[in-house]
Amino acid sequence: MVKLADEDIKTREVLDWKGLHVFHFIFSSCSQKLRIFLALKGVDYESHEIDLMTNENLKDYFLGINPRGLLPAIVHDGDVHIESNDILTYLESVYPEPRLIPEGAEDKVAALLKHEDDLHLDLRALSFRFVFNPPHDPKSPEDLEIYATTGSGTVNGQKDERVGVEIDFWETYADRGITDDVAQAAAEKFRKVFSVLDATLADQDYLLTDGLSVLDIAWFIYANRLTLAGYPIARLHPNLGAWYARMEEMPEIAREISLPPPVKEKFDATRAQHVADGVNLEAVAGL
Ligand SMILES: N[C@@H](CCC(=O)N[C@@H](CS)C(=O)NCC(=O)O)C(=O)O
Repeated sequence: MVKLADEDIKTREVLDWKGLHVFHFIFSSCSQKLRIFLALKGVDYESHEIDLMTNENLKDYFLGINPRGLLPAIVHDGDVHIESNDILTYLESVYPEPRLIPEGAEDKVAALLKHEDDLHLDLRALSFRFVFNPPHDPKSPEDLEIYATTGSGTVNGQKDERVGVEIDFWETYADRGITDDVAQAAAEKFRKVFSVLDATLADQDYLLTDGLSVLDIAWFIYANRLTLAGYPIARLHPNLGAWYARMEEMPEIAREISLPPPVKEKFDATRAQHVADGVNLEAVAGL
């Protein structure tokens, strides 16, 4: 679990905070995952919104809390936790009811959540190419210099390499955008994993036999973002499509993924334009 060490945290005021504080952003998929988890648990928290569109995550204040500059992050009774899946696992132990990581399935859940996390930059690539319009602004060399040099640069007291991965992503994005090759490779990874999930759902309602779990929440969020990108889930993976439709109706979920009407209209119009121009995800990735 990634609970930060004292020396990792430069924004010292948070060490005195009591209760649960959540740093998140409305359109951040990992933040949506955490908010749904908390809604299902019925846990209240103090909300701190960090605007990713204006790079608020690269301000001293936030990099002093999460040296990786990523959302979500939580402060719980003065401890800082980062990495969404580690946060969920930690919060499951603090708020055990209703259970979302079944007893005995901890290792399996951890492995499958890691698989999900490993695809995060692929999800980001498809979001940037097919969902956002105008495309997500690149981060400038100055922004990236701030990213590389602000905050402690450590996680658990060790020099952290994760910011370097982020900087590579943003440099490549500024240089080339999201190319067809990158989009195709990302879509192929999702096609593979969704086929496996689809087979699992052939004879059970949720991804684990014990009922709704963090795995459903995590993969639902990916499925939601990919739907916005124009990935044809129901056509390619009918069981997953039916599961998605059921999950989408749950009020705790619907609330956290609902888009402000102008944003929804924009996303819908972008998809329609991509189809008209023959540059939609299905066409580019040959799905
Ligand atoms: N492995 C991380 C990934 C977190 C991540 O990449 N979050 C995105 C939002 S979904 C972010 O903060 N992006 C920073 C940016 O866009 O500058 C986690 O699970 O928490």
